[in-house]
Amino acid sequence: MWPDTGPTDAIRYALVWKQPPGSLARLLNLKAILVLGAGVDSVLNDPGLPADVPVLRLVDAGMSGPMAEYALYAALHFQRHMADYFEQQREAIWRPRDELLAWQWPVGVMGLGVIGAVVAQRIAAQGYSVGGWSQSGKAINGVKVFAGASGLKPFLANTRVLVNVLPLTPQTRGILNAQTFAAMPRGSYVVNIGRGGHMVDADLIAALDSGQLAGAMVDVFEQEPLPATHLFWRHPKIIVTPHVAAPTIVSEAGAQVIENIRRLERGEPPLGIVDCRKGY
Ligand code: NDP
Ligand code: OXD
Repeated sequence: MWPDTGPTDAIRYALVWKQPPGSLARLLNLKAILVLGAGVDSVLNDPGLPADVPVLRLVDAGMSGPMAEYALYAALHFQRHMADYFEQQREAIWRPRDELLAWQWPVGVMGLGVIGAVVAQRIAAQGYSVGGWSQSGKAINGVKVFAGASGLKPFLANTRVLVNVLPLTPQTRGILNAQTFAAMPRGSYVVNIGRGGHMVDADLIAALDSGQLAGAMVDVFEQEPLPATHLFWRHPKIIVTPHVAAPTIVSEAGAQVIENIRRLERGEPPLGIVDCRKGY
């Protein structure tokens, strides 16, 4: 266990999560870097990342189910006006709100990979009208899919709850910004379970304060833990959770890591190879 690893030149497999930047550069005989998560941004952004060492990530490993639950909870919470009812209860106010049905409430999922595809399908299975957006626009049953830069605006125009499950790459950094929020119907909602770097924090606050957005549920932040002074903690329209949308399930993650090391030792192709040029 780092930092008590013994001689670093004996280490062939590095199992990492949020490693101290630069620490990988000391491991000179690495055969593979196994990331203990689905997102690999913190490894690919490490200035000490050795060239030519394959980076492997967790592929689902039990995370898609909890991610879908989180997104579904957010869709239900916003669609059924739960924040308003919690507030009204504090004042003993009996005031039914106009209720829209699930099929009248389009949910849009950004990122339709291993996790995003499950998120979109689970929400669609509950009767919501679901759109999805990805680079390639690969088809998903029951989901209206939009592709690439030209598909983004039409996708957003028909989204009441935007769920972000993109990987953080140079192309996706800051994608949850004022322009994106302005392209959604007024009074929409945003759920960020991708990475904090996707969100332009000041743009979210401005969109909530102007009424362009009606609420947000945010699980991931540029700096984690979220500093106590951060405005999100106290904003009445933001729900903050501490990067818990999907816990790492040790048994499933461990099994995938072991399988990959076995494959590499046998000279077979491992699972979850990251395309370092694409960044995911
Ligand atoms: P995948 O690599 O399987 O999927 C990524 C998806 O994003 C693909 O559909 C890909 O498109 C799409 N994409 C990537 N770049 C772009 C772009 N520039 N424009 C449009 N679409 C793009 O990732 P996973 O589904 O396994 O994980 C997604 C992310 O979820 C992780 O990177 C991580 O950040 C986050 N995560 C968060 C957790 C939490 O607890 N909050 C837990 C687990 C993951 P295409 O299909 O065309 O390649
Ligand atoms: C992941 C995460 O990427 O937990 O696996 O955020």
